[in-house]
Amino acid sequence: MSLSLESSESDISGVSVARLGSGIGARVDGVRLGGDLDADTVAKVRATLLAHKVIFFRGQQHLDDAGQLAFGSLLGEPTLAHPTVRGRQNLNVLPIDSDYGKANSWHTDVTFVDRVPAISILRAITLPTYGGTTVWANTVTAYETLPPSLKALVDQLWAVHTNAYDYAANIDELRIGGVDVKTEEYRKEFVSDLYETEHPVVRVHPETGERALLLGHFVKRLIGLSSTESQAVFNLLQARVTRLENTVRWDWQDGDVAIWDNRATQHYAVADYDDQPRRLHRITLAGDVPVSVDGTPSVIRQGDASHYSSL
Ligand SMILES: O=C(O)CCC(=O)C(=O)O
Ligand SMILES: [Fe+2]
Repeated sequence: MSLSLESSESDISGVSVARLGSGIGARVDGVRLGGDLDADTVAKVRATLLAHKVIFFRGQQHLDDAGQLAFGSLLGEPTLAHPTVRGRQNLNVLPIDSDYGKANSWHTDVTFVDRVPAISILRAITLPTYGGTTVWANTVTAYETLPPSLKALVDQLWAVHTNAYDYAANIDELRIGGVDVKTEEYRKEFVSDLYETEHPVVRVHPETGERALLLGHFVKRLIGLSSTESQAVFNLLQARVTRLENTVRWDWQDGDVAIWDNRATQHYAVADYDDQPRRLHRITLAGDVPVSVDGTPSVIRQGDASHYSSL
């Protein structure tokens, strides 16, 4: 068995990595996250993230927004909280608050702009007494395990992503029992500026060179296909992404931090905690404009996201 397949390894600095499944996910123990983390440990965190796509840290109760941001700044350049949704207390921190909406739909973060964030860092603040897990899926293995015929199809395919995503069609998913006023206001803010971007359905990861499917709920349609055909092909590919073997599910505890490679994953927040409050704080780190397998970059159709994130 090669070292990378060991379920857990511990190095001299006391950092250990425990895989959570064959497809995606690892828990990292022995790291105290913060702006003072040494360069070796930061490099190890980054390598572990690239290998496992989403990594989890327990026991980070010492972190506040400033500490989360200071740690994030060691891994990359923080973006604004969101292109349209203002950070509530801190410009770079997006509260993920059940009062404002529930992300119970498969997506990659902020794919409606050209500069899709590279990495998201999510920290638990208030958790429900039951439910409220989050699931991540590996979009690299979803591509790699396609048969050659489907790879040939998707390698050439492009999709239009937009933040004017069809919330009405997803209302049952978003909030069972109706949409309240706060949720409606949040949605209005979410679409206060319209963005539309054409991305390749297969992007080449700028750090690993891996090919990954770039889809999720901001996709409006696939270019060159009718809406019925778009939906059929989209469903086929999303089913590959969200196969249970291709996912990892995290049951949040107080003090937990999750970090995911937003260039190689999708995620889904399971809305099974009734009306209990649930709140987490997210920061995102700036990412490259995606490129297709033949090196063509994504194309902006509407909206300028340069205020949101540098390139
Ligand atoms: O609520 C969660 O667990 C995840 C929400 C989400 O989609 C995000 O933080 O990007
Ligand atoms: Fe998200």
